[in-house]
Amino acid sequence: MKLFKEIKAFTIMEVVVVIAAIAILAGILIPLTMHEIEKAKIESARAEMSNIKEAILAYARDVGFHPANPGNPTPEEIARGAFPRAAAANGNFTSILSDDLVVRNPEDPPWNSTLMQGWRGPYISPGKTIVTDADNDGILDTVNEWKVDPWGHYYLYTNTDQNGNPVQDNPGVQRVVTLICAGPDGEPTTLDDNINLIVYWGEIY
Ligand SMILES: [Ca+2]
Ligand SMILES: [Ca+2]
Ligand SMILES: [Ca+2]
Repeated sequence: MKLFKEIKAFTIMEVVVVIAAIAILAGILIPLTMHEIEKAKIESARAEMSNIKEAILAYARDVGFHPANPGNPTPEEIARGAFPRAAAANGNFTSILSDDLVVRNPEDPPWNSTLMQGWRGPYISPGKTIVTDADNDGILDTVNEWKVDPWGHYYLYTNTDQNGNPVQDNPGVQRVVTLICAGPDGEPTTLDDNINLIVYWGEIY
């Protein structure tokens, strides 16, 4: 009987030790797994951004300028039929990527059939439609998969001169087009987790 009790007690101790071991392992492994998932998402964002970059460059080769977006273009940009932009919270000109990369959309100003006659899209596969809070405002949005990063937020881009100002066709002024992933926090103004990719840096066309 005494022996039986000892065995039983030992068994309970064993169970406690095993549970403790599992708890400790889980405590180590779950953060490790989360870290791996986050790393995989960052890699996936880089791959998607490089696809989008190629799409933008192909579009620009065909139509003669980079994708247009809703916003307030300068008169010069309108004259070029290009580059409307939206102002981001940080004062930079940050735009959500245009559907023009995927669809002909004659109703979408500044679509202009003369200017856009070189369009040979779609330049990127739209992917499936997903529901996500793409602009991080707390309200769900329905968007095509290509437009959002692995955290479900819009890829953004800036289209400015090399000093971050609206592009003017003056001597010494270069155009810089940058793709931006807001990173895991979905917030473009927090720069430390952002992923940037230069799409174009060169003379204005
Ligand atoms: Ca939203
Ligand atoms: Ca995506
Ligand atoms: Ca961020």
